[in-house]
Amino acid sequence: MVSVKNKLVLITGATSGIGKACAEIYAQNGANLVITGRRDDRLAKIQKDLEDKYNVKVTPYCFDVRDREAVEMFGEELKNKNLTPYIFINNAGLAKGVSPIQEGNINDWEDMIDTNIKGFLYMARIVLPLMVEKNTGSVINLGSIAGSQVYPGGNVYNATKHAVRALNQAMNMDLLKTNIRISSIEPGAVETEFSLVRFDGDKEKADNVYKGFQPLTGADIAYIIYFMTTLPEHINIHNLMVTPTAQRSATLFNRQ
Ligand code: NDP
Ligand code: 8X3
Repeated sequence: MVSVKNKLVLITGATSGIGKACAEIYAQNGANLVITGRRDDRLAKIQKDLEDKYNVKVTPYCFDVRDREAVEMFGEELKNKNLTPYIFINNAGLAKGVSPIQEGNINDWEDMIDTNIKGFLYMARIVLPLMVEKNTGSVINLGSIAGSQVYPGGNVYNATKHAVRALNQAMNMDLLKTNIRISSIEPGAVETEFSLVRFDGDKEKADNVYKGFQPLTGADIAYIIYFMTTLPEHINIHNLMVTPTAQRSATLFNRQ
């Protein structure tokens, strides 16, 4: 297994859920981190908590991945400070709403497309050249079961995660001549702030998503991502779909 001790891990969307859990597991194993998100207060708290607990260096950057100029400035920072990640977790993303297309909220569509596809690509565009120069490491793209199975009301979110699946495949081809491994993890139901964001802060609706079965947690996904990125370097997992045992498709749940 590959050691992450003293290596650098870059995680987007580290203020909550899967990203935050990834920050924890890599710090616990001695990696230094660059963490990003839009909520400054959370970034600062996570930095302090992880530095105190694990004696690693955590560098936070607060910006919106939809803001191309901000992402490019962040890219310059990484370059100037020699912060090339060994592991890059392109995780920031969200779903908004479950309306059918004919009633869809176009602002929600733009939020999802701008974050999950364009922001994802802006980040890849600044980070990949740095990694290619070093010719080592792993990229984890946050796909979803929604990236291969469409469900009612999922429409635009489904399309953005289908795009991530395609881009993950494309990245594998484009980086063929490098030693960098490219993987997407494609979770089913993970209880994070995801549903709260999707339902615009409506806690009851969000809680209902996970009612009657045991969902995955951010820590479950972080554990699997950690496994994928610490396998011997000749092994490249392209896609890994993972669901709760009580979920067998995007819509099929064994609820009690
Ligand atoms: P959370 O809502 O808990 O976390 C999302 C993270 O993304 C937050 O840290 C948020 O930070 C960040 N983020 C969202 N929009 C932006 C933006 N415009 N710029 C910068 N950061 C942003 O959800 P999850 O942890 O569940 O989601 C993480 C990823 O996993 C997403 O890509 C999601 O699509 C995917 N996923 C989630 C599943 C689930 O069931 N939860 C299943 C399959 C995939 P901040 O608000 O501070 O900016
Ligand atoms: C999140 C999982 O099934 O709600 O990507 O789309 S799902």
